[in-house]
Amino acid sequence: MFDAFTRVVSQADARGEFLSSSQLDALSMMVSESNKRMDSVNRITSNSSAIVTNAARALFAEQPQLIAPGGNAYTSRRMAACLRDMEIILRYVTYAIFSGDASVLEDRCLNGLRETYVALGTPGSSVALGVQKMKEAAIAIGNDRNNITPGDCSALMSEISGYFDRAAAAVA
Ligand code: PEB
Repeated sequence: MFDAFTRVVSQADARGEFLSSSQLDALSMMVSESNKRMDSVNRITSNSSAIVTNAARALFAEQPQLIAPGGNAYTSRRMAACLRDMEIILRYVTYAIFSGDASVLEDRCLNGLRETYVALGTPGSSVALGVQKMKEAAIAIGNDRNNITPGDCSALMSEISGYFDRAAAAVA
């Protein structure tokens, strides 16, 4: 598991090189902008239940066959498993945002997830749609201008979108 710092160190070490000035600049920029990152993680984390439930509700509105008898989220056991899966994916996305690196998400959540869904007979494309819906909610919450020092968060928001996109692509 890497974060933005250990990844750079590991790459430099593999080449036996000192950190380059562009690497130092990039990391020092990340530190100086870190309040945005921590605030985003905090906002997504504090609103995680709403993000998950609203995304699931929107997913089931678009794909009602999932909750119809015989559907993949039919019965409260499967519904619970579905909501839990979405929560797990969102949680790993917040870890990736926090560390500025996707490796924790890739290694501990997405690795083998497609195969798991194939084995379960759970439609990965529906999970991917649920993830996209969580992304929209998370970005809207992150970009909310209320109660925050105004600033440019576009780079961070596209980084955050990227983690959700990776999660969706891994199971689609
Ligand atoms: C992945 N999901 C399920 C299982 C596993 C995961 C391992 C099988 C074991 C169980 O039921 O608990 N677990 C989950 C995950 C990690 C992990 C992400 C990462 C570390 O350890 N059903 C739908 C929707 C979708 C869904 C499309 C969006 O209709 C999910 C939610 N996942 C779903 C369902 C099951 C499941 C299991 C319904 C139960 C399947 C079944 O038993 O029939």
